[in-house]
Amino acid sequence: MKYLKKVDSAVYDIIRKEDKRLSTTLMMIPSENYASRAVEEAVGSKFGDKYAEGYPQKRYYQGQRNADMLELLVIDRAKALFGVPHVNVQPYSGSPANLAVYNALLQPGDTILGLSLAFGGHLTHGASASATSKFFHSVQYSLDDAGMINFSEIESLVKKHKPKIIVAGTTAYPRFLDWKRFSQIADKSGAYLMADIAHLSGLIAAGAYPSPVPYVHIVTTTTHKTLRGPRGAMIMVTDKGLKKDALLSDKIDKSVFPGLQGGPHLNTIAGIGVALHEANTTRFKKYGKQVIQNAKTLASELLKYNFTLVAGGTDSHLILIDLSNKKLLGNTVAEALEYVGIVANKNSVPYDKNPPFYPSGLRIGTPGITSRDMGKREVKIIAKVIHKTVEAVYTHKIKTLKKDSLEKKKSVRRLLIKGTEELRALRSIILELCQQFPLCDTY
Ligand code: DSN
Repeated sequence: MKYLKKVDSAVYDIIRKEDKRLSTTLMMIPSENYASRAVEEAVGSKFGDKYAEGYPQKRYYQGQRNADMLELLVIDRAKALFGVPHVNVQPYSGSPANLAVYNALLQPGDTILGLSLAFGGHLTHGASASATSKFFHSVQYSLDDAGMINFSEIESLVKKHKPKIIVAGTTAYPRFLDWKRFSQIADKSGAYLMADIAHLSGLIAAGAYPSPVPYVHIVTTTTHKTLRGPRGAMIMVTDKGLKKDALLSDKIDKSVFPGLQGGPHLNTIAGIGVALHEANTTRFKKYGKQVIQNAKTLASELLKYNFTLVAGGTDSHLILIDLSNKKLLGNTVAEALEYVGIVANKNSVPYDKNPPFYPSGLRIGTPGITSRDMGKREVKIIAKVIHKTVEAVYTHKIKTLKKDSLEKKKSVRRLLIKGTEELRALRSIILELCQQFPLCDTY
């Protein structure tokens, strides 16, 4: 970054600090990953300067020879990798991609059915704070007492509300999604079925997690999570989708542009192309399987330390820990873990009694550490560090129990800023792991 350093040392310094943060901590937020240097180079290319409103061979600007070649190549790669007849690679990210599907198929006030945010759905699946519930009539399903998708509830909601679109997608659900069961319900009711595989697309591309493609009409995904690409998104139309609605691809394309977006970010599309190329390798297939293996190891180790896991464990890349029995909030544990170098995120758990900003859970995942080539041995160390961190924070909390609540809060804050001998020791264990498994250029 010699030019940046010379031209803008302030931004350069912050970027360098971020590099340092990444190399000295473990990225365990399940929706994050390290894109390869090759992806970064494509994203940083001169395609970032080019306007290309429209689609290949139908653009509103001149100078598109290379843009067309690029977009067609990336579309072909996505079609081959996921086994679908049509892909739109232009959505800026996951939220606009989902909105584009609704905009393509619904009129204002039509009904969508999605998993509630409080139970692991996404904002754009119809959450009350999202525009998707302002412009459409949103009905939400939840999880059953075992923490699994509640299909009987879905069945009765579909009967009652007759949604036009059913969304099968999650952001904090650890188990397999039963695509077939979703499709049986959608087919019976005549609804479109959309799978949002933002979290899962890399695992699906690797063949490590079941694909929704045979069962659903439309698939949306971001490209930067388990797929390890840049921050972008894709919308795919399946053969089943085209059978239901021969105009589906056209409706989706028109909805993305000119319906919702202007010029696509060609540099991001270039980065997506590189990620798709990298995902179509034996190495990536191994990676996808190892992500899930690592998450399963983490789950079984945490269970040994008496952690409560939503749905009892995982079939995917993530684990949702209910911290209620540890008598600590998700935000406290997330902050303490950040102190020791494990970056995960606070998260609501099903039927959470606490508000979303101070929830009872922690969401943690293995895509990032697996990109750094960590395996069973390292995951066991991480599980122990999580256990010891929680224990240390709880012990500190007990010691301060007699203090009034403001003083207690200040005291926990001091702990999280300065640490204790024990937290500092845990931090060195994570630092050592980071040094043993440095960030590399290929991942
Ligand atoms: N915000 C993403 C996540 O963290 O799961 C979903 O888009």
